[in-house]
Amino acid sequence: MTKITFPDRFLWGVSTAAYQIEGAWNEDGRGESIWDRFAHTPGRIQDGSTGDVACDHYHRWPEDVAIMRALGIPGYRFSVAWPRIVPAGRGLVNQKGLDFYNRLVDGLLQAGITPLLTLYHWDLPQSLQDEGGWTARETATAFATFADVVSRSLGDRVKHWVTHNEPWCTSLLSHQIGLHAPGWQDWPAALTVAHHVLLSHGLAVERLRSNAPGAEVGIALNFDPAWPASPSAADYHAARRHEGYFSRWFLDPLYGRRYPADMVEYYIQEGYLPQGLAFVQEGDLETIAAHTDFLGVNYYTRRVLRDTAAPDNLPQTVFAAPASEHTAMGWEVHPESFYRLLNRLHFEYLVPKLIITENGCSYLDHPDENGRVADGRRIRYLSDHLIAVHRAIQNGVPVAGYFQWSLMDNFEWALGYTQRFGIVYVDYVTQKRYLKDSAYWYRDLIARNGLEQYKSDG
Ligand code: IFM
Repeated sequence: MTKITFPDRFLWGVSTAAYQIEGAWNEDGRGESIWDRFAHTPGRIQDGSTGDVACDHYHRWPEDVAIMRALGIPGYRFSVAWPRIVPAGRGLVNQKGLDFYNRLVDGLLQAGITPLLTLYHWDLPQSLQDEGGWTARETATAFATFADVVSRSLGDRVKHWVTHNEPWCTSLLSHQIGLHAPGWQDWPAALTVAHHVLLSHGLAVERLRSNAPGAEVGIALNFDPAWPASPSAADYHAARRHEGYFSRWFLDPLYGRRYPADMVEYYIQEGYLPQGLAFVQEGDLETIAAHTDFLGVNYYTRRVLRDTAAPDNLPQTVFAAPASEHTAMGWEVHPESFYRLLNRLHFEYLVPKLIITENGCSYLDHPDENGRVADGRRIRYLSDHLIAVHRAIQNGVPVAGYFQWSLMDNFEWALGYTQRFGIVYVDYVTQKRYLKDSAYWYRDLIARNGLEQYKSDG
């Protein structure tokens, strides 16, 4: 048994997002968001549910903060709902919306919890969507103004800011695959959205710098590292292209490398960029590459890629071990990819500081007759991934914090309430919270700033 200790001042936390937990979708002047519209559209959400009530966190936040405090969780990542603060997306500010987040931030600070605030976790005001949403360049400037409003109000107390959560989801998943709001399937639109989201990030960084001096600012990207299914050249290229689509398209411009040439060429060839990069205006790439203090890393799983069109592609399963474990999402458990990713981000992209803004798993464990939720598989998942993080740190990768996804079970977007990522179980009928075994395990891990790694003797 080896004890693993994390660096001093390593920031442990849990993560949530506004639409997934808050509920109160039409209270106190909150405007409609694209997720309200999407979830209210029949057929969009697997179980027909909505975020109208979700975990009722808008009303129950003191209880949720008390849970974190009782567990000794030092950091809390949450997002603010744009339509709660600026109901029409631009223009009038809803003071009641700002008041809510002010109360929350004050409550966190009183509980000794460091807030990490995400400005955009997907709930675009519907009125902006009606004007083209993120395909309109003006949405990027509206976002910068929103960042200005929020940081003027909270910048004296919030010292960690994330501009966007997972731009791949905002752009490709929502506008090309169409699984998330607004549910489009339009390649050129999706790539335009990606650019405007990145631009809005750069514009927001400037506002945050002036309104929250000394604060740390970053963006959170999601990664599913791609592995070739076989050693064939075709599978290698399929994997490389997937990474271009999923992560390099965002990482490269953020880190001053412009859009990746191989992907630009591929997208033009496929007709996905009919006007090339016409949406890139002078100065945009410099704005996007604004200096940030950290990169937020969201990691859950890897992806094994096979080029089905390739003649030399034999059905090998060299890397995809048949014995692999999968979570309730069907996602393979693969901590080694997490380790490699962290190394790559630091040593290849020269990212100076990383914060794990999301890592976690869905397993469908329920309370037993005594109210205990025995979620051993989650404990196993988290501890294996934390060992990977620790190995990366040992290797010289500057990881400064880890935020588990998620504090509590919540609305899992197009999958509704069919998944449970929380270390706290939520009974959606009674809104009662039950601490799962993993919550106590996380409490102990934080208290020790580390964990014990069990090694089998063979
Ligand atoms: O629930 C989501 C979160 O909103 C964004 N990252 C992935 C999580 C699990 O799917």
